[in-house]
Amino acid sequence: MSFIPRTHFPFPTNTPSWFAGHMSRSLTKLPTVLKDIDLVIEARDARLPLTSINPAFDEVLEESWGKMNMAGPSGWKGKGKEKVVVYTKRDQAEERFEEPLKRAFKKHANQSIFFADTRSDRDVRKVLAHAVDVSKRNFDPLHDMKVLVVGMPNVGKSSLLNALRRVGVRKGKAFQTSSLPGHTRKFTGTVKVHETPPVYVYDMAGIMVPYLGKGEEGMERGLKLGLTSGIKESLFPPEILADYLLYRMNLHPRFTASTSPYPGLPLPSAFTDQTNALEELLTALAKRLGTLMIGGIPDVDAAQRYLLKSFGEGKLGRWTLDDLISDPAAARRTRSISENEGVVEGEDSESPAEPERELGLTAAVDRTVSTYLREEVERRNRRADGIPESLSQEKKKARKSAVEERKKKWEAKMANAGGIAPGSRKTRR
Ligand SMILES: Nc1nc2c(ncn2[C@@H]2O[C@H](COP(=O)(O)OP(=O)(O)O)[C@@H](O)[C@H]2O)c(=O)[nH]1
Ligand SMILES: [Mg+2]
Repeated sequence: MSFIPRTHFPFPTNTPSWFAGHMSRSLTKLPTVLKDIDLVIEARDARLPLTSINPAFDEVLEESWGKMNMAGPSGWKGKGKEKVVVYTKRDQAEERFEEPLKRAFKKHANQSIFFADTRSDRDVRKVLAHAVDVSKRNFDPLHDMKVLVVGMPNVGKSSLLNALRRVGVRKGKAFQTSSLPGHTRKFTGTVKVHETPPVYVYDMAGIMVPYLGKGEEGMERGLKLGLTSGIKESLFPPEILADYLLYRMNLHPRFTASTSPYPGLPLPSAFTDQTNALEELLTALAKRLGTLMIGGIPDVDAAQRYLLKSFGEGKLGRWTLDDLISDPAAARRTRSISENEGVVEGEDSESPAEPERELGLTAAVDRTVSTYLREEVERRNRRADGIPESLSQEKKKARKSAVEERKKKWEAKMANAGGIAPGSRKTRR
């Protein structure tokens, strides 16, 4: 019988958040720092072209630099100031998305984006050349060009700055890097990355979005960040991360099209079919790896760590985890219809996810990016109108108004009955 992958993951609904004190302090300090900055590089993770966007940066930039047109030499009101995006970890993401993403962000946000493996001098040189260009365009002998890198935790900000220095002035590491998020906690001093014209860079702490989003969507965002070490590891149980990874592997064409069930993973030769059972995969992995506990019992925890590490290190192949192909709005529409009205997925007359071959890769990515950006503007407007985003905030508000409603009813009832409503000093006889 041929293998049928799960089409839906049982997401837990209690999405955790991680907005540490040092992130909030850095964000508060950012407008002051920006006064002195000519070029902001927003670093994002190429494996998560949408999930690694923190819209807070553009909001602060807009407030500090003036009305925004995202990028371009005259994009900002502030003379010569500019923001570009560098998608790092290019080596771990799917190359086929690079051009479509460049086009889509240019078209819908007038945003210039670069893709870089921070270890590749060739990639980094392009980013440096752009910074030098900006500096030459705005050359002022009394003012040194300053570049700040912003971004979510662990996207590779410090690595990118070290790489700019390596390429620009042939000097070693100036900023500490780490495989775990939350390492850089403060704004650093300036470091020179280019001599003539002089270009200096600052590093800063990674800043997480304060709220990942409602329900399944928020949780999925969290799990993707968890898999790419973009969020504190301990926020998600490793077995949920591993099971989500398995769920995604089973749907990914690389794994479904391959003759071996999970290319990149060492498995016993008897293991020939894909599985939806994490335990089964981990047991097989543990046996092949030889990680056995006393009594020869396969150590599934060790196998789980191995599986998660394999993804983190790119051993499962180049993989862009954000879905850039399905129509996100249509998929959501179908999901909410099937949840609310019991309609089976696919029966909706407005077709859900149109496959890539029908629409073409570039057009599909264009649609996904434009939907994402439009929804981001809507979220931002809701925030500006003071509408709470999080479920807990909504619940608190609803609870408060229910209590007030009940109190009013009670007071009205007591007034009608000639009694004294609670809250009054006098007690009823
Ligand atoms: N494969 C790969 N790993 C990278 C790249 N850039 C950074 N890293 C790794 O990502 C992790 C986080 O890097 P770091 O610069 O400390 O991120 P920061 O927290 O944003 O400053 C480190 O383990 C780096 O070695 C890249 O282009 N490719
Ligand atoms: Mg850092």
